[in-house]
Order: sequence, then C-alpha cells, then structure tokens
Amino acid sequence: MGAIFRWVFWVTMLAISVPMQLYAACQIVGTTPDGGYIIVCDGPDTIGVASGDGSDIITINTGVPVSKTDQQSTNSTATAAATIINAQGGDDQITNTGSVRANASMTIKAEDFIATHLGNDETNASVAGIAAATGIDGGRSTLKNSITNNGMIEVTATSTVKGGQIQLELFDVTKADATLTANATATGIKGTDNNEIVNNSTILVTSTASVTAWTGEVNVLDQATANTTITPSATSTGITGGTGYDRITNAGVISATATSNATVSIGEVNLFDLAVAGAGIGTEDVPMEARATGINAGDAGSKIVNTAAGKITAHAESSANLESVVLTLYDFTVV
Ligand SMILES: [Ca+2]
Ligand SMILES: [Ca+2]
Repeated sequence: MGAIFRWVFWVTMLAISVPMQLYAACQIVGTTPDGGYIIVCDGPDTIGVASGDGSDIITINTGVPVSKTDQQSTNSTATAAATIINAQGGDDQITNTGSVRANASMTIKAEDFIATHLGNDETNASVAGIAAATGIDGGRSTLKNSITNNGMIEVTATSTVKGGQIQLELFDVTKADATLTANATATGIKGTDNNEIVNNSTILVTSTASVTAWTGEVNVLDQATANTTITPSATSTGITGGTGYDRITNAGVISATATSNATVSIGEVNLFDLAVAGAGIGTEDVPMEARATGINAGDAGSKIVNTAAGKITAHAESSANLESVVLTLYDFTVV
C-alpha cells in the first residue's frame, strides 16, 4: 500500500509543482475490482510507473516515450537503479505500444587504499559499483501477469569501477583484502511468479561492467596474507520468467549484449618469509563474467515459443588485461 501512495504522491507533487512540463504523463484513469489501477501513458514521461499490489492495467500508448535514467558517480560502494514499469503484486496486465527506455549508470572512482599493519590485524577494503536497469517488471502475481510488448524496449546498465592506488605494507600475522567489484544487470521484461509474456516488436538490452585496478604495491612480511581481487560482472536478459509457470512468446527481435572487462596495470609485489599473496581477477565463488540471454524461462515448468518471425541474438564478451606485474619472492612464499 505504501508504494501506491508514493506513486500517487509523486504524480500529485509533479502535477502541482511543474504543471507546464509533460514528464509525468502516465496517469491513473480508473480502478480495477481488487483495488488496482488503470494507468495510461499518453505523453512523454520520465518518471515511470510504480504501482501497488492490486491487479493493474497499464498501457503505454502508441508512439509515447517513457524513459528513466539513474546516473551516479561517487568514490565508494553505491547502486544506480532504473525500472520503467514496476507493477508489483497482483495479476497485472501491461501493454507497451510506445517506447520504454531504462538507463542505469554507476561510476566509481575509488580513493587510494594504503595500509600499514603490524601484528594480528585484519583489514578489508572493498568497493562495489552496482547498476541495475529494467524495462518492465510484472512483480508478483496470484494467477499470472500478462505483459505484451508491441513497441520498443531499450535497457542499458553500465558499471565502471576505477581503483585508486592500493599499497599494502604488512608484517607478522596480518590479513588484508582489497576487492573491487562492478556489477551491471540489464533486463527487458521480467516477472516474479507466473507470467504470460509476448514480444511482437523489439527488445534491446546492453550491460557493461569494467574494473580498472590497481597501480599498486604490496609488501608482505612473515605470515601475512594479502588478497587483491577485481571482479566485473555483466548480465543482459531480454525476457526472464519467474519461479512459477511462464509462457513466453517471441515474434519480434530480442538482442542481448553483455561485456565485462578487467584491466590490472603496473603492480609490484614483494614477499618475504611465510607470506601468501593473491592478486586475481574474480574468485571461484564470484567469477568475472559476461552473460547474455535472449529468453530465460526462470524456474519450474515453462513454455517458450519463438515464432518464425522471431529473432534472438545474444552476445557476451569478457576480457582481461594484465600489464607489468612485478613479483619478488623470498623464502617460503606462496602466490
Ligand atoms: Ca500490481
Ligand atoms: Ca504483478
């Protein structure tokens, strides 16, 4: 219920404060029997729709652009998120015959991390940049959400993490972890439980995650452990179902592209005695990855139909560049 009131509040506020602008053109024009809303977007809108747990009927009229951008830049862990239509609970009927564009962009320029530790200390320097963009989210359902795209859905998520200089001076029994993570997730259409989803037109999803690190120096003495890990992860999905039964039909074009890149430059590692140091891209639990999927039926039994007119392309690319790493090892050292 809170979400309903927030939405109404937003519309009211904007209508009152900036009546000459047309960016809140998705309006409530009626209600449905279970307390949901009938919402029609009939002009350019940059707010999008966040409705409630009733069964809503949401329509974006022909030629109408609905878009939303969340672009952020900071120096510590942060999230940028943009969802155009968030229908939440209830058996929502959503039809797009206009254009839906979601763009989430996160840029982190991490500060330098310099640590000098003696004795039995632990230190952790972790920075994560997260960007998540979704075109249409049907949310939860009792029976099913029905989502039809007859227009354009274009979703872009970009996460860029630039590490500062990492310099570690460790002595004795010391543990230090420095991780840099960039996650970018772009989804065209999704729903949580049961969904009937039809694409008759175009869905383009693009995710890009990149981490640039570390112009660093690591000096480790005795039984110290130092780990520096960088992990970019990009996921693009055209249509994804939920945990229940989904019926997904594609008679249009779905194009999903995911790109991840890690660049590590000019590192110098000096290790003495029983030191253990790791400098890596990704880990076994959290690997570097780029994943592009046209249609994912989600969990449970589902049906996917790609008609003769349907065209699906998915392209994922991961690249890692390691440049000029200097290692100096003495005695019983494991790298
Ligand atoms: Ca709803
Ligand atoms: Ca729903």
